[in-house]
Amino acid sequence: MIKQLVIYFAGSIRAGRDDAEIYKQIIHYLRRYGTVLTEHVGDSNIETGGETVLTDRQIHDRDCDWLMQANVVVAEVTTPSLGVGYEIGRAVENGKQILCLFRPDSGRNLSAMIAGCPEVVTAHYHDVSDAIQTIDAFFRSCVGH
Ligand code: 6K6
Repeated sequence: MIKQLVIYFAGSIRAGRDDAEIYKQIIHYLRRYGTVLTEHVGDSNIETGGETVLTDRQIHDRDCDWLMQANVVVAEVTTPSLGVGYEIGRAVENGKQILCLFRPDSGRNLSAMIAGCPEVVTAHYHDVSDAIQTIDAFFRSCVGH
C-alpha cells in the first residue's frame, strides 16, 4: 500500500488573493497524494486584510509546526509573498521535498532566490491542467508515488 504523504501547500495570503481559485484547485488535486495541512490557503473567503481569530504569533507557530510535519511542500509562487518565501526557506533548511509552481503568463519574474535554489524544483505552468501534469511528474520522480 502507498504511504499517505503529508503535504504543506503554500500560497499568498496577505500579499494578495488574486490566485486563490487556482490554489483551491491545486489543493483539491494534491489531496489524492496525501493529507494537505493548509487547505485554508485555497479558501476564497480569506481576504488580504481580513480579521483573524489567531494572533500573528499563533499563525506563525502553527504553520511552522505543520511545515515540520510535512514530507512535501508545494508552493504557488506567482504572487510574490514574504510568507511563502519564508516557508520555502525553512523547508529547504529542514530537508523537505519542494515544488514551486510559477505562471510566466503573469508577466512577473520569479525571484532568483527561488528559481536558483538547487534544493527546489521550480516548474512553469500556464493553467491548472498543466500544473496537474507537473505535480504528477514531481511526485513520481521525487517522492516515488
Ligand atoms: C486571514 C486574513 C489575513 O490573515 C489571515 C490569516 N493568516 C494566515 N493564516 C494561515 N496561514 C498564513 C496566514 N498568513 C500567512 N500564512 C502562511 O504564510 C500560509 O501558509 C501561506 O503559505 C503564507 C502566506 O504568507 P503572506 O505573507 O502572503 O500572508
